[in-house]
Amino acid sequence: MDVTAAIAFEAGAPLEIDTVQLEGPKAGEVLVEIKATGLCHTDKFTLSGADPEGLFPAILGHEGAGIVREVGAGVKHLKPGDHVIPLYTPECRECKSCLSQKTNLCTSIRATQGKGLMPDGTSRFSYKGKPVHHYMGCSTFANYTVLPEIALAKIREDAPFDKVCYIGCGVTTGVGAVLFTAKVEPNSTVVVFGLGGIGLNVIQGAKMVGARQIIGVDINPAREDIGRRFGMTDFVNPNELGPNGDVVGHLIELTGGGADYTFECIGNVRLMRQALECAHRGWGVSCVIGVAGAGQEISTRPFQLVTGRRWIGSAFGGARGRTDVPKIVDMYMEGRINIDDLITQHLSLSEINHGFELMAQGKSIRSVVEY
Ligand code: NAD
Ligand code: AHE
Ligand code: ZN
Repeated sequence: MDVTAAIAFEAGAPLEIDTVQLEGPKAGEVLVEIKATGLCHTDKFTLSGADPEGLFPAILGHEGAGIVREVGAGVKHLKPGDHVIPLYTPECRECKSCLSQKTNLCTSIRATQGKGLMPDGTSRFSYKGKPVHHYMGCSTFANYTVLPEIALAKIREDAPFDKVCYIGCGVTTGVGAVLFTAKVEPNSTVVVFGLGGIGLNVIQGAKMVGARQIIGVDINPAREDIGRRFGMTDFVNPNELGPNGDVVGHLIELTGGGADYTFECIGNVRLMRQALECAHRGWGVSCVIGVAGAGQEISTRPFQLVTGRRWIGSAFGGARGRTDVPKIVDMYMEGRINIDDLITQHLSLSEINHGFELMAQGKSIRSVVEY
């Protein structure tokens, strides 16, 4: 079938809106009509060419919501008409990782997904007769896409697509990192580096679990107001500490010795180090969420770890997609999670490049494209 997509033809170039061809679902696969998709910083990162797994041409987008339109042979858990959220972290419930109950990082289709292909090693998308890569197994910058059944969470039908698409990445990543990965306790002190689409969800997760101090760190002064509305108690703008400003020292002082939990939500290895080093000696946990480009590495003095800080990371908030995503949708529908105030722009697909410009300028939290 013909579908409308924003195509990433090459790194660093704007997306181009055009018609691409989509093959129907094969065995174990599902055709989904995408109704809305968020724009995540990771899409911009991959488009920039900094992602070691970035492939072109590709149809990016991984934060969507839509409706099942057709199922392939052997699909057991979904039927046409079901409302779904695509999962870049699938949940097969059969692989070693799923069975371990120690991680959400299902490995059953990770190898082909990383190559921009469906599990059978081929692409369903093509442009002028040549294959186009899938992206993170989702490709939500197209009004129809095909996914494996294990990469779809079935959600309630009264949930609005233009809001719950954000649960496909940002909301779950931020809230989940607090709840599932770090397991922040009530009365904790928390520092969040980067108050964008992810960091503000870390703040709302920390507030939800009863953290007593939530410090936000960002160079965009406009993030102070929205951060406070989501539960931030203190705001630190490193640029206001002066050229030799000691961000780590300042945060240690503010928290009375270091934070119980810190989160890096930017993708900057220098700030990942700061986030670790402002965690409390003896027990502080620092969680890396931000994605850093090819060739970048983190470093610190091993003494920081010897003296009891722990450096951890979180992908998709540690959430098991098919199990946890429907519950997070319920939390939103019950008013326990605020998504509406983080969606700052609604755009059409033809405006998608403008959405990425707003992200770069710090003028949006989340832009959502509606089809
Ligand atoms: P965003 O662009 O919405 O937010 C980034 C924020 O960081 C902005 O508020 C910006 O002002 C701030 N910032 C930039 N440079 C800074 C600096 N030097 N000091 C302080 N603040 C600074 O991005 P996002 O969508 O929130 O994504 C954040 C990061 O998380 C990205 O690296 C993205 O790829 C990653 N991510 C990871 C996962 C995961 O599962 N681990 C999921 C989603 C996104
Ligand atoms: N492909 C990159 C890494 C990108 C990355 O870390 N992706 C996160 C999700 S970001 C969502 O916005 C993730 O879940 N990673 C786990 C995985 O298996 O991809 C690289 O460096 O190669
Ligand atoms: Zn994302």
